[in-house]
Amino acid sequence: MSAKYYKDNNGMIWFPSENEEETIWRYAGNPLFDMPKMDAFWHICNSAVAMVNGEYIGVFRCEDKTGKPDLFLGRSKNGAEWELETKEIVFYQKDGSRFVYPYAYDPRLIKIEDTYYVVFCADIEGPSIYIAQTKDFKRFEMLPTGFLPFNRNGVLFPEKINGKFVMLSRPSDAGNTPFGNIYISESPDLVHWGNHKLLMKNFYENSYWERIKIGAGPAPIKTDEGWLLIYHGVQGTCNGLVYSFGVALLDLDDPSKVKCRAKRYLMTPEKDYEVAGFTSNVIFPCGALTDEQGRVTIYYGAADTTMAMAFSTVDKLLAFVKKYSE
Ligand code: M1P
Repeated sequence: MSAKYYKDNNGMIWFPSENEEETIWRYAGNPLFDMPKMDAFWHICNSAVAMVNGEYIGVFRCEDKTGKPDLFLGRSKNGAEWELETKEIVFYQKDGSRFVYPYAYDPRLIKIEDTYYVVFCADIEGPSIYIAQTKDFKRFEMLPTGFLPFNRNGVLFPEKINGKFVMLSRPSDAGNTPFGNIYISESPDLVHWGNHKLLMKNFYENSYWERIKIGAGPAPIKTDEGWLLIYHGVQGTCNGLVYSFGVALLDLDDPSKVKCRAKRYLMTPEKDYEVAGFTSNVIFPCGALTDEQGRVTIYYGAADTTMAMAFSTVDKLLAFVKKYSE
């Protein structure tokens, strides 16, 4: 498979696999950014992407050469080659003032009805989840803060369920967090959150690949059989932490019910750009695109250094989660 293979049309970037047996396969053009050649940024990772009127728009976690993470807008015609703005996104509060934080990271980008939501972690008095909304990617307005510190890995479902907004999050601590489970919460207005429930615990049925902690990835993908949730799971080794992807299937009408969950990882760091970098052995999914044909393109951070893409299909992910939950 050649990185030049994609067709630049209105369709979503996606390549078939040369091996029909594979559930998930990587883009041959990975990594998406050649960091040593970039002047403005040291690292670009853990970022989320949407298709907006035939154009790709992303909210990128970038670190400039001071090492400070912040969120930057990027645009692409084909989903692979990105132009990033050199000034960070400005988030405005309701009173017109700028929302100020020491640093921000790990955005998810979710369209619900006609609005795009950026759900991100900002470290103010410890990490917590914040939500901004935009309709035009020019002005980003903060919603009142609905979550307490310490919490990370927040992501909204892409539609209201039973009339409520639904959020996944991962309560944590102020540091590198040696624990972590995924919770589900609901809200009538994206401000007042409640009905918090534990959705998934780490170390599911002796799954050592997610022994330490887990955290939700991109917005769950709606299928006829339920919501596909791609998440990250972390294992501790003598050589440090290893971040892999997992997949679970949540009930369509009541996503607080887990229908099945694969015991084995879906993807784990294997490529040079995943096993070596600022934080080695990390793959961290924050964005996923799907189309009407059920193709899936996952955007993930690699080694806290650069971005990469992997491809799959809804059918393959469903088959995998069902097969390996038994
Ligand atoms: O270094 C790996 C990741 O560590 C944290 O993720 P989590 O809180 O889920 O363990 C985050 O700092 C994340 O940005 C980083 O990629």
